[in-house]
Amino acid sequence: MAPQEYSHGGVSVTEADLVDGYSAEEVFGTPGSRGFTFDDMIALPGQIDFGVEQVELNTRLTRNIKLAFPFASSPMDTVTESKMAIAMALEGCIGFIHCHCSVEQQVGLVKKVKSYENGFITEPAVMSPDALVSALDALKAERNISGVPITEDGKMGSRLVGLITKRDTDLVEDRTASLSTYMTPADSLIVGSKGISLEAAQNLLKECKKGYLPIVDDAGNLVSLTTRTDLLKSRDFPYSTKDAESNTLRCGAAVLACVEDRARIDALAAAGVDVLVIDERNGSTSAQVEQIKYVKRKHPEVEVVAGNVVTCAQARVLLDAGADALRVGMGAGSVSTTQQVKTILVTVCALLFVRAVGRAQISAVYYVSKLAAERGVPVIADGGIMNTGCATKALSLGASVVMMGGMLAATEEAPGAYFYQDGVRLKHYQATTSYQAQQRSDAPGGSMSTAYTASGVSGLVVDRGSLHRFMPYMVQSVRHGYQDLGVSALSACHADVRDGRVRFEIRSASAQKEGGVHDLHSYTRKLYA
Ligand code: CPR
Repeated sequence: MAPQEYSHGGVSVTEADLVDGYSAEEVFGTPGSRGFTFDDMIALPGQIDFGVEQVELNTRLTRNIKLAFPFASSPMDTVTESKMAIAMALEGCIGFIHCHCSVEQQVGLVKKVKSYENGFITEPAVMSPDALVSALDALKAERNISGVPITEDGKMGSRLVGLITKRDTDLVEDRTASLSTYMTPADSLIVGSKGISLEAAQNLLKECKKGYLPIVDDAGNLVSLTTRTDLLKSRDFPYSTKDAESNTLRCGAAVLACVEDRARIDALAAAGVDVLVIDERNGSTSAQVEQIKYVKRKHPEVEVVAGNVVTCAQARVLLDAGADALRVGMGAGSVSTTQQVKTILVTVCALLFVRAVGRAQISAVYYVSKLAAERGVPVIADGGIMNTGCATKALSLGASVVMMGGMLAATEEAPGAYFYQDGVRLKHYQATTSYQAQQRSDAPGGSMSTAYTASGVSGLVVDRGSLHRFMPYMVQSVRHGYQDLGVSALSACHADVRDGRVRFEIRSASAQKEGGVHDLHSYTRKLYA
């Protein structure tokens, strides 16, 4: 077909003449010659023939886990515990619980996520009629629940005799009274029969306007519970990341590559974790290869994210070992000192050990994603996301998900309390402490070495409010970025970039300056309108 002709200022030009900028392949053309990162590149705008709400950002985290939105929270002790993982999953993303704690603590955090929102709660808190009101107070404080079914012997599977809620006891003065005095007896309760579908149970809850629907078998024994709160949650969070079979929120967790962490892996798998990330600064260790194989052999139902890598050679080894996703980034993290070449002094963290090894993040994402795509394995771009533009760039250049630490560390859902300094509301954010014990690649047999060096700093980050406001903002901003690119789906963008339809340009230092806020006396930035 003859190329289409246009008239441009009276001069006839073909479509090919109008192609501007460079393909990603041309930009990264000479592998390794120059490393590019987020600010170095800019994508040129494409033709927009769709609305911003039509941009599809659904993606794959691993071979078998899908997400509505391409964001993950980093397994760092100042970023992801159960509150963050729950909020991320509710928002259609995922959180990875850190492993800088005992196996029991980490398993407890994973269990909190897995039991957060169940269609049918099969292990609800249950009490006996003889239990005291004060025992109910203690349970409510511990589990943050407002109602409890009462069975004959206080256990699941025995006869339902009543239900007690906050309203039954909040005005009771004598906290040593037994629950039987105040509970609503079973014959006044609306219950569902064992085998009822979730939809029918939820409809029943809607109709009866009650807070709880106990499910009982033919003999009246309690088999499960469904609640109005869960019903509201599924209405408020339609994109939540769930395992379709168990209807539980998806949860990730970190493990180390050392043999000592096999017990941790087994315990997390037993707790129902969906995906493990092998949390190594540098994933090129035989210990990591063995760890991937161990998980795949022993717990084939659990997906494994391997890393971190920045080169194709590193990636190939982990793909061959059976990795279900690759985590890409070495030294790009906001608190990382991995790439620095001199010893530095940071007031909050004292003298640091630095390694001078790593790769500029956008180059790393591009090269590794190209290889991983050939094997059908998604890439997670980890670290260095400073704003929504960085996320758009990482995602368009091959990543399927971006992992963030610093961006989320000052949300309400991150661990730790806020405090004020000079009138600014802040939280602490610190480099992964477990990385400091990760000299095991040098250690024979891949076990933990006692050598102790740090590859990151700790610092302070400014309050970002609730994740339930922040993530929708991230999603919408990335959608706008894709709309400007003229690509209506994240999945289509990878192909468009590979085939050279999305064009890029390298930015000079002054172009970068021009692209930022400039020449103002001062300014304020508001994330949300
Ligand atoms: P930001 O999102 O804060 O830029 O980066 C988070 C990422 O930083 C983490 O997911 C992790 O890969 C990396 N990171 C955290 N602690 C680190 C240390 Cl001690 N050394 C090197 N990288 C680190």
